[in-house]
Amino acid sequence: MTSLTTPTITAFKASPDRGRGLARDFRVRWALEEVGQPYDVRLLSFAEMKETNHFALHPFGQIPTYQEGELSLFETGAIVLHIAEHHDGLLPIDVQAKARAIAWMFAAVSSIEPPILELETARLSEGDKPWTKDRLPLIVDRIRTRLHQLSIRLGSAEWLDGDFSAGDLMMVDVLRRLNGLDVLGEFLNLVTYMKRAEARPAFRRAFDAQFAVFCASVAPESQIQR
Ligand code: GTB
Repeated sequence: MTSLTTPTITAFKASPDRGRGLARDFRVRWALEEVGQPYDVRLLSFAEMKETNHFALHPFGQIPTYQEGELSLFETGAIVLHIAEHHDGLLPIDVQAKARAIAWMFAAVSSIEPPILELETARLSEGDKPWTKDRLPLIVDRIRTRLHQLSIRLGSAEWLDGDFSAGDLMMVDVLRRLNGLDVLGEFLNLVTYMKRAEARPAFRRAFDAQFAVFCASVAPESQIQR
């Protein structure tokens, strides 16, 4: 079931993640690919994100935004929920199962993502502060606690609650920010869960589309190997 109006999302013109699909437009692209909805992308520089016309779409001057006809949305949780509610495939039909899948979407952005973002801020923006050395292990411990709890809940299941849903999509995209960190490797079922999600054809299509933007933005010799 595709929309008659092709949605347009915004994304970084030159993503600082260097093509690793870590910027938040990725989860929106992935959701659109999962439901088979074609979309357009409007690329923005950092300067363009802070222009008045972009603030009209996004109160914080960020990407991604989502425009579909008269509708304009920001916040990836709300955007993915909108996509999932208006297409088949990302939310169960059963009312209670649907509510639980939505709960996992919220869990991803409000219980798992905050300490991960805190770690990134501490490493990237506060790395030179005198307190950072002592603070980092405390943040990693907070992440470990959440991952431990998530790992226990997932157990040996394929997905968080029944079939793959928007809850898994949001959760895996949040967890991807931990790729390469030792703390993630402590939870093998979570690593396998992520690999399972990343093997989905829709994930690959979203990754390739985002990577193509990066490739177009840099000289060939500075591109990373995938
Ligand atoms: N809560 C919002 C949502 O989920 O939509 C958060 C949106 C957000 O953080 N957007 C970021 C942004 O626009 C881009 S994704 N930042 C510019 C600004 O605030 O001025 C965050 C991001 C940036 C870079 C990397 N990276 O380099 O790996 C990863 C993620």
